[in-house]
This record gives sequence, C-alpha cells and structure tokens, in this order.
Amino acid sequence: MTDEVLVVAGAVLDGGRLLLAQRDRPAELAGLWELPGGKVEPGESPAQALVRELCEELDVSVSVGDSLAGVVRPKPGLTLVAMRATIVSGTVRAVEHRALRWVDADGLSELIQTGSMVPNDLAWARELMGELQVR
Ligand code: 9L3
Ligand code: MG
Repeated sequence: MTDEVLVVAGAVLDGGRLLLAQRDRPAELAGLWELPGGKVEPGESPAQALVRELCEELDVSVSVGDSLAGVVRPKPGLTLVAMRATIVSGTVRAVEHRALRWVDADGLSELIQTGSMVPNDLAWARELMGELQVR
C-alpha cells in the first residue's frame, strides 16, 4: 500500500552517551527531543533511509547496525522503527533540528520524567536507558 508510512530513527551511542535531537516542527512536537530520522522513501531499505536522513539532518556519515526491540505503531498506516547507528565521518550539527544533545542515563531520565521526549520515542528511550545505566 502506498499509504503505509515507515519511519526510521537512529540510536547513536558514543562513549556512554546517546544523541538526541530537538524537533523544530510540527508545532505539537516542537521543543521535544527525539532520536533523529525520518520516512523511508519508496525503493529504500530502512538502513539506506537512515543513512540518508542522518546525512541530511546531522551532516554525518553513519553505518547502521541492529534494530532496537521496540516497534511503534501509533496509528494505522504508520510504523516507527529504530536502528543503531555509528558515526563513521563528520561531526554532528543541527541542520534541521533546533538543537542536539548528548545525554547520559541521568540526562535521558530527566527528559523522560519532564515529558520532554517525543511520545512515540519513549519505548526506545527506556530501552536505551538500561544500556546507559549499566556502564
Ligand atoms: N517521528 C517520531 N519520532 C522520531 C522520528 C524521527 C519521527 N524519532 C515522527 C514525527 C513525524 C514522522 O515521524 O510525524 C516523520 O518524521 P520526520 O520526517 O518529520 O522527522
Ligand atoms: Mg526527521
């Protein structure tokens, strides 16, 4: 079906910290923090889409690893998946976001507690929290 939308987001972890990006749009999500990414285009694999999205949004090249366990279906026709990504070249900068932030377990916990995460990303945030905590 052409109206099936798949969104892929990147879990970029480095040195015990997770990269989060603050959305600038749409209005209801502006100011909230997410795993960066976007829609898989026709003909792309999720991994290819993530490489393209993180190049467009963060100006870096990444290699894509495993998917996170959480698959989010907020409404019919929309599925969100997250995949691990490692920066292979470049330094992240906020091309399309309001800001970027590297968070440790405490920083991520704070964003979750204060309702500062994009709601659809909460399952991934909790999953990644476990990994940040054991370090
Ligand atoms: N979305 C939710 N969490 C995320 C991402 C990357 C995207 N981590 C949602 C927000 C939009 C839709 O998916 O409704 C498409 O994302 P984008 O192309 O606006 O980034
Ligand atoms: Mg995006």
